[in-house]
Amino acid sequence: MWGEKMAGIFRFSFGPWNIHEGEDPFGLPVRESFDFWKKMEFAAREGFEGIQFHDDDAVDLSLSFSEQERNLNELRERLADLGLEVEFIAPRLWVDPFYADGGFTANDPKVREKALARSKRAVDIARALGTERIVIWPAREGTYCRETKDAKLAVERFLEYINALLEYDKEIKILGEMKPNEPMDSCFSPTAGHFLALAENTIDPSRVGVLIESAHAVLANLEPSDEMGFALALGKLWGIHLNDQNNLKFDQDKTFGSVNLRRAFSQIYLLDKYNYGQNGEYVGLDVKVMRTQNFEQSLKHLIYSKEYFLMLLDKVRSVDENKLEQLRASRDYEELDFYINKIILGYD
Ligand SMILES: [Mn+2]
Repeated sequence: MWGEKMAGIFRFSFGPWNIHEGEDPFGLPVRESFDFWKKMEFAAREGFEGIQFHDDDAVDLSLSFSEQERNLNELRERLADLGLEVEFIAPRLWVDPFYADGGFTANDPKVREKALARSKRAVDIARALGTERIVIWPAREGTYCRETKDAKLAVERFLEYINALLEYDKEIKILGEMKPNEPMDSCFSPTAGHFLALAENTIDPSRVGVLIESAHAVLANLEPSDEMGFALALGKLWGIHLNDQNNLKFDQDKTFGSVNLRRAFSQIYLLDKYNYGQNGEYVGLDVKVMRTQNFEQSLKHLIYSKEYFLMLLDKVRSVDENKLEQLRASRDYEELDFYINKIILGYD
């Protein structure tokens, strides 16, 4: 088991929202916008191979169906010209005021109906762009205070929603990206474990897996690499959102590795050990740049997240597995701990 190490295949992706103007709940935008295609050209230039989209990142949903189809075809072709492919589509059920009470767990049946219709459209968009992966981040599928929604019924509605999508398209794969809180006080199905329990109760568990985000795990007071290990053990780690998070506060989406190098190392160690990426999974980034960066400086978080990953991958691959095995056997875990940190510091 331990010892023999194979290599993961690491292809990187991010979403256009990762390059933004810096507004936050307390302040206005601080930078000009990057044109969409400038973002895509940046991705190609910096060696990214995948792009992640919300449904309305990919196409203007207010256009007629035929116009949308035309634009989607053009998008797919232009991305291909840049050497980019679409990693996944995520229905965005949290921005529009219509979904203030959530989408598929909203109390109003008309809202739930529209949430499902929009999600089915997101499936069509995914297929038009050549991906079968649908990411569900249940952002507002939770409560601002208890008793506003029935917690049992909400989970049943979550299940019905997933089933309806699985039924709608027999090829798609659904990746749940769970987060315990924010924007809600508390979200239904707050962790990957909750979602995978739900997955087993769907009409086709083989097509339901997870996308683990480092910061979301930290927000649930969980260890990101252990969350990845859990999903790997069940054959369900189909996507990741690498970033970093400084303790329990709002979802920071900091540059991967910038807060805790050891925690970043642990994630890469596991991913590399278990050949992550060999089935086409991407190393997705979900990172925000600091608000103080000017326009020209506002892409560094993406470049450096990838750099941190590649530098730490070198460190991961320099681990002497026999030495590690001996330290495990002798149960000298103080030495093991020191050994790993020496590798990270370049003193091994
Ligand atoms: Mn994310």
